[in-house]
Amino acid sequence: MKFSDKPAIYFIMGSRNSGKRNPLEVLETALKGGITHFQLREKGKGALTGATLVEFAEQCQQLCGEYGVPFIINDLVELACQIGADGVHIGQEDLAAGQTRKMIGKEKLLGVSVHSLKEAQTAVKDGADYIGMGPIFGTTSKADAKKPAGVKEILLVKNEFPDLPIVGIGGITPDNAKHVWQSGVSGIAVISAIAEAGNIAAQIAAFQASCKEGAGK
Ligand code: IFP
Ligand code: MG
Repeated sequence: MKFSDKPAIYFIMGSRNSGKRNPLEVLETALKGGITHFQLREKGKGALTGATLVEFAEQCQQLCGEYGVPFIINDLVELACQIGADGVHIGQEDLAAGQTRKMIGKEKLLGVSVHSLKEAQTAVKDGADYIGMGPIFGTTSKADAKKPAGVKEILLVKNEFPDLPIVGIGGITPDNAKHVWQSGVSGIAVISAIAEAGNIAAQIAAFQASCKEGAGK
């Protein structure tokens, strides 16, 4: 359920990330294709709110449940508690991690976005189960994304917290993923590389293959 030795292919999507395709169909195709984690990230222009958002979140949750994949919600801690999501992912500008941990209890997965060793130390102290680090490469999915940071900082965090699951994010494609796996991450997270893929199943297979190349697993 959480992070295992199996390389994680962590898919992030909101209702607006799937272009002309139905997001629930995209999610189901990705689940069938072998994603290991799903994060609902509903933000930006045209984001669902209120009852429509709750309904969409529950549909995503239901699908993830059918495939035994953890259903994680970005930012919206109350929504996650309300519908019983498996986890929450927060950034540095969201509710503090310690506070979030208090709200969600011990069982739910808590992920925190960090950009430095210092932020990682705080996240660990505050009870993070895993951290997201990026953007590793340039990304188009996030308007306010920071400058690409490569894997340098991941190596520092890995060195200090060898058992902490790290998920790399930001501009990762099957072609460049190998470098990310080589840094020792537990998983890679992508939005558009899967949501906008012509052939989602083939794209996920390519990510899985990139891991064998990069980590020798
Ligand atoms: N990392 C991750 C994750 N999710 C985010 N939404 C983010 C950074 C900004 F992949 F979950 F680790
Ligand atoms: Mg956030």
